[in-house]
Amino acid sequence: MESVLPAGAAELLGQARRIVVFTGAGMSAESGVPTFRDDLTGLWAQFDAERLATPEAFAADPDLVWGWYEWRRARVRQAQPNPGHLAVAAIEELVPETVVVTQNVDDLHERAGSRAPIHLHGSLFAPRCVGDAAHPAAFPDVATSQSAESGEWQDQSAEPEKATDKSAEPDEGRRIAPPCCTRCGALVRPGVVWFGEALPEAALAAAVEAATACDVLLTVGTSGVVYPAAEIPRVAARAGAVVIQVNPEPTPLDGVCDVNLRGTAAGVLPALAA
Ligand code: BJW
Repeated sequence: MESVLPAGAAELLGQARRIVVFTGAGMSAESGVPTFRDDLTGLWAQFDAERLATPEAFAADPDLVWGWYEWRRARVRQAQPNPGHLAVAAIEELVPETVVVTQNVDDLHERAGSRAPIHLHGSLFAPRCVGDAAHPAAFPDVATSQSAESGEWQDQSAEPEKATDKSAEPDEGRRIAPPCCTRCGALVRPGVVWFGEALPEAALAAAVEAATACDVLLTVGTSGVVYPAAEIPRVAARAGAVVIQVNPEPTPLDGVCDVNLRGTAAGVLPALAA
């Protein structure tokens, strides 16, 4: 089933008692937070994931990695929830047994009023000790970097001709030393899930449980290529739920979905929630 207008999808949502809203970076794109894999503007089109988003990268160059995450944290702080985030919160109001499962490390769902989104890939705002995940770090506000605020790690999307140059060699000004854990002295690291790391067990289990039990799963703004998160819509489909996708582009999830709405989060979701 393919739908251009969201009317049919809105009806399906209106009949649902249990909804899962599964979101990816496209959810926050219209708030000005870059996605990962979009051509030219995506983070991985501009920066080398292996040098920035793996445990090995942090071990090799913690100041580089911490500085990059500080820059991203500053960008998110400046962003505001978009009408898509507000529509998700409205769906939660209408259908109390709605669970928001997000791959995003920003806090825009929370700021839009979503109750308790499940963060499968952690959070920019929950740094932790590298030595022991049980040592939560005090929020290292002191590191709210001048370089992050002043726009170093420049957004190269403004200069598309450079956007595919991943060599973007960071200079010393972009490096920020991470603080040390006050309990054991080890480095504090960003509280996100890097490639090769396990997802938080409780979050993944709660997401699978919600996907198994829902009537409708709405997947929004994800390329559906990163596992195990990309299993969540598939789990719902296998359990018999109706799966609705909102994305301006085709994705590998198209075949899993009952309805594919080609549009943006801020453009389509308000009509679904009305
Ligand atoms: C719009 C829009 C608008 C635009 N409106 N839409 C080979 C095969 C299979 C798997 C693997 C493999 N090799 C390695 C793996 C495993 C790996 C993986 O899946 N890799 C694939 C890339 C191949 N996975 C892992 O490593 C995971 N861990 C793991 O497997 O652990 C195993 C283990 C078990 C036990 C012990 C130890 C280990 C971890 C994955 C962690 C992912 N981390 C990141 C970074 C988080 C931190 C940070 O932010 O820096 O998570 S990567 C990045 O991708 C981020 C995202 O959450 C994730 C998904 O991306 P997302 O959200 O889908 O964004 P995009 O950019 O891809 O897509 C945006 C979409 O929006 C597009 O479709 C646009 O069209 C759309 N869009 N504007 C609506 N306005």
